[in-house]
Amino acid sequence: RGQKGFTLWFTGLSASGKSTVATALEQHLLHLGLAAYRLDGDNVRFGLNKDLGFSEADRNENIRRIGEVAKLFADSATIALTSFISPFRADRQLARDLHAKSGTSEGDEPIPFVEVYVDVPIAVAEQRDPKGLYKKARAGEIKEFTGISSPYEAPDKPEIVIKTHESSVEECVAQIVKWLEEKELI
Ligand code: GGZ
Repeated sequence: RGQKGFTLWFTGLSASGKSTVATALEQHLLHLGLAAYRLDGDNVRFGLNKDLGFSEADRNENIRRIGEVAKLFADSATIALTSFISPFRADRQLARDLHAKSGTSEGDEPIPFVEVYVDVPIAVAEQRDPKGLYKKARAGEIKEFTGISSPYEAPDKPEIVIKTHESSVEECVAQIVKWLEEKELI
């Protein structure tokens, strides 16, 4: 039987390490000979979603579209890795529901949706501040910044929790790979 697709949905604060871990994991999966594709701000927010900003309504729509696109990739037997803050629980739930309901005909298996919570304290993310965005948000130069002036709703029951302030990137990748192997997804 050929490869089955699924979605690995990373969620966490800005500078939590989502994209770093997703990129390293994507490389690992590609080296295993698996088809994997990463969706992130660089290839989605500047293209498909360039009409969207950071208001709550725009983030809702950002995540809705990303959920749909991830599902399409996964439906094409690709491992879709998404790395977006996705701060609202309800939006992540909608993306999850979309995958659960993905079977088009009776007997179709739902497409697996694996939520990976990149759990770092805001103090750690703010200390890292690789782009100086937290500093600007504190100064009021960026409005509605997640964790400062816009909420981040942590997942209740993520499939996987990684802590990039306690484990190396390689350890986080190994943790996710182990989980996927145990569930026989890879
Ligand atoms: C949060 C913002 C904001 C505001 C710009 N709030 O660390 P980054 O820079 O590279 O990643 C952040 C990215 C967040 O985009 P997402 O599409 O992941 O957000 S969401 O899922 O909430 O729709 C940050 C930058 O964009 N950025 N303004 N106000 N992050």
